[in-house]
Amino acid sequence: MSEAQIKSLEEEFEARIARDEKIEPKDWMPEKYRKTHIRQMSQHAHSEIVGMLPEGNWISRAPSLRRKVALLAKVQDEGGHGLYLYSATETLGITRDELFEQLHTGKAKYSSIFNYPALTWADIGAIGWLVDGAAIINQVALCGTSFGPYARAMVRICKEESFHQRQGYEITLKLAQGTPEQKAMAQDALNRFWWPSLMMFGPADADSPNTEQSMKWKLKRKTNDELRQQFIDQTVPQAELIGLTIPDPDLKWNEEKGGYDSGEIDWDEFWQVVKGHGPCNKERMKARVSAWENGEWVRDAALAHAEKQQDKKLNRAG
Ligand code: FAQ
Repeated sequence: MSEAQIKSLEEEFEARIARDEKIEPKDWMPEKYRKTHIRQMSQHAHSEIVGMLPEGNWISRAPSLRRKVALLAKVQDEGGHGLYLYSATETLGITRDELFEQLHTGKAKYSSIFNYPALTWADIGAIGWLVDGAAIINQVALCGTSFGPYARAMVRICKEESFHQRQGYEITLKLAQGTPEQKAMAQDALNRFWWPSLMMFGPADADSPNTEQSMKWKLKRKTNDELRQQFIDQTVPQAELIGLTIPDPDLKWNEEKGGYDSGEIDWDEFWQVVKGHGPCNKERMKARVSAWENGEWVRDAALAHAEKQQDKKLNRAG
């Protein structure tokens, strides 16, 4: 293709983005647009799958049958979101095996939040309330993203995430209204999960290398800091309503901006966790790699069965 042809395709592509048209897998797109979508969408998929681990650990220890059923359904939903997002990413011309390889070799990231442990039952409340709460704020914005399969996946996923957020908030509410020990457990979970939840939105805008281009391509519809502010403004009144305290002494309502001012995030901690040195990075990766290796015979059997069925079909047709 000549340079002039590429330039004209690029101009048409930018015009489509400006008109808020969805870009579909078979449409022409700049190579960088394709690559950055593979990066973000696959990391999002990996987060859903790795995100099953901290909560999955509590299914057998949920305090009642009702809590067990709800948690089981939630963790299954997260697995479904991961598979849905892997399929959407595959439409950009990368295979699932390649995506897993990137995760298992540490080339692809997943959300920092899942490298923190779920130590008590109250943490399951905090994860639903805060982690799914943060995920929804990010994903509602992504429903308007420019790549069609990603935008459609987000619409469906957001519906399920809002159930997750409510079940987490309800667990926390019940503990906050319980005995002094239960309330202390809920407060302790909030203390440990508050700052890592704020980190889920990524580095501050000034330190985010991908935001500018992703905003131009309408991959991102809001910046990291805008979404983080939205999360703080939404969550502080929820904590107050159930008598819990946000662990930030600098948190203060700012009438002029119509939002809260808050303390500084520990960015050293954030980057340490992103670079593989968080409390559970090694444990999470070990669990994923061993699930992959132990599942090899299942994948081989499924493939052999599919081939056998295909042969039978061909024999019948012949
Ligand atoms: N953790 O330039 P930016 C869920 C990386 S929800 C780890 O700002 P970008 C549901 C970033 O990848 C959680 N790494 O990057 C659930 C980049 O590195 P790279 C998942 C992070 O992409 C709930 C570098 O830092 N949600 O799983 C993090 O423009 C409960 C520079 O950053 C999504 O993935 C981080 N927190 O913005 C499941 C949402 N932040 O790739 C189970 C979709 C940044 O260049 C239980 N993703 N990095 O090597 C996004 O919206 C964006 O990718 C951001 C980051 C906002 C996460």
